[in-house]
Amino acid sequence: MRKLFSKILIANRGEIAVRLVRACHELGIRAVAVYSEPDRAALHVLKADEAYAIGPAPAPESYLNIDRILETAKRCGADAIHPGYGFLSENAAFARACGDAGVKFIGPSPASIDLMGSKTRARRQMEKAGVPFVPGTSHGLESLAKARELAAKFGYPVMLKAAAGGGGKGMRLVAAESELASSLDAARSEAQRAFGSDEVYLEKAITDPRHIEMQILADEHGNCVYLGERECSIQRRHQKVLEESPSSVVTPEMRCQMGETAVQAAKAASYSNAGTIEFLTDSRSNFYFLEMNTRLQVEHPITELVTGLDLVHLQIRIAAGEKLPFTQQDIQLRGHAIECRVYAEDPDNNFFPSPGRISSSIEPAGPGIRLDSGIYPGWNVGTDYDPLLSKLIAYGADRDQAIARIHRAIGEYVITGVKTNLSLFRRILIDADFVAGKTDTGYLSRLSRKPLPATNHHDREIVVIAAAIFASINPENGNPTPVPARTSSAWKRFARAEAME
Ligand code: MV4
Repeated sequence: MRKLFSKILIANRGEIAVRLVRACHELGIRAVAVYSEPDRAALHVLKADEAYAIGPAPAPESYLNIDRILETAKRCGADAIHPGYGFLSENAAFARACGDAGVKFIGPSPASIDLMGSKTRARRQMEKAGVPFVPGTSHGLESLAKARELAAKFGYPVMLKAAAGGGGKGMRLVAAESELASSLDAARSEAQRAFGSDEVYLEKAITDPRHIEMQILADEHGNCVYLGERECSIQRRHQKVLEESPSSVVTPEMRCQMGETAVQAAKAASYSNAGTIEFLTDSRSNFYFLEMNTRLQVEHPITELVTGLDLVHLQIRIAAGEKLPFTQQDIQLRGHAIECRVYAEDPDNNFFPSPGRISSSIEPAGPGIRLDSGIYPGWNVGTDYDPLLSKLIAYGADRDQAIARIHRAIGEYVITGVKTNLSLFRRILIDADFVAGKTDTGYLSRLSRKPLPATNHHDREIVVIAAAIFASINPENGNPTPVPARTSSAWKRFARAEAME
């Protein structure tokens, strides 16, 4: 194989940085980590071939510090930079600065990032290209009077969105004209504060939509393919929780239409590298362009499993100037994949972040299981960054087998020292609506209003005994020790009380 790059700097942290190190090693490329002060002993640093400190904990001083990262790339002789997701991944100025410094940015051109970064510009471009988008305006609202006129034209409820936003920030649902004035003010000031621009536009609100996104890959020679959809409707506060591919509601005909539309959208943006077109779908299976993500996404592994492709290898090959090694007809979607995002957060306390030291971790494995993790026992989960610990991904011949495997793997997965949302997945995976594929964007809030499934007396006893044994084990050496009188764990306190009975 021709030499792609000799050294790639990974401008990210956590599980995605580990994922990228692995791809580099598979391709015979040296992987360079960068880290902030609290990340000195992070897993991505331990796995990389070289690692460089880039500043203190706050992201603007480290993982978002363009000058520092480029200086590091030059110092270590990296010929390319992979930005991962988040941080600098959709920052056109960074992509441009990489180009100016003679280091290849593994991603699309700065012009494509800029285009898709402005939601109004993107809408105008999609309109020109004949891509269906949510009815609404494609320019910033000039005045309240104009907003009134347009909202009446499209019909309430409407959504006010920040042109520089995305991912739900600065978004306002307006149910009736009486709310429009105050919502517009609020949306504008929120947009100004969050994005430094108060440009706000308006869309008709789609009720109970699904979020279905299409993965595309484009090379730098004008070739573009789609790799099937991901169903991402299970979200909490615009944070995805569980994703799957394929979607239960997408028929082969609809997939073909959405895929061809996604390719059309990518071509209209002169797009290259990996990208994702987000669609909203309504209950009648109409789909509308929402926005384009110009990066590798968190949930990319489910697409890898159903296509058999390695998206990071392909990103690197595309960035090195290679042509796509296949055409649309070569792409076969096979089986079903599900991803659970494991966060350090407390499901019993409104999913509040739960930082702390990982005291133990027993990782699931076995048929059809992939775990992309950024933690290890002894690692300290801080509060400086996103609390994602790992992604548990299952593959099955069909949806039922994928559900059975990921449910089994969730049961094997033990993480102690921090609270995790693993119990939420146990609930989702046996929920009748989830099993039936009834998963629109309102799914999680409906689930949270359902009563907890009853546990029988026998199961409860087993849990109590297990908790009592666990509470008596010294995590340092595995020896039984007396349970301390005061413990922070509600389960341990409960087990002690039960043991006294
Ligand atoms: C919408 C919508 C309904 N109608 N736009 C939320 C995130 C951002 N990317 C767009 N979002 C929405 N835009 C119109 N015209 C509903 C949402 C939405 C949503 C979308 C995807 C996944 C979860 C969601 C939860 C609430 C609202």
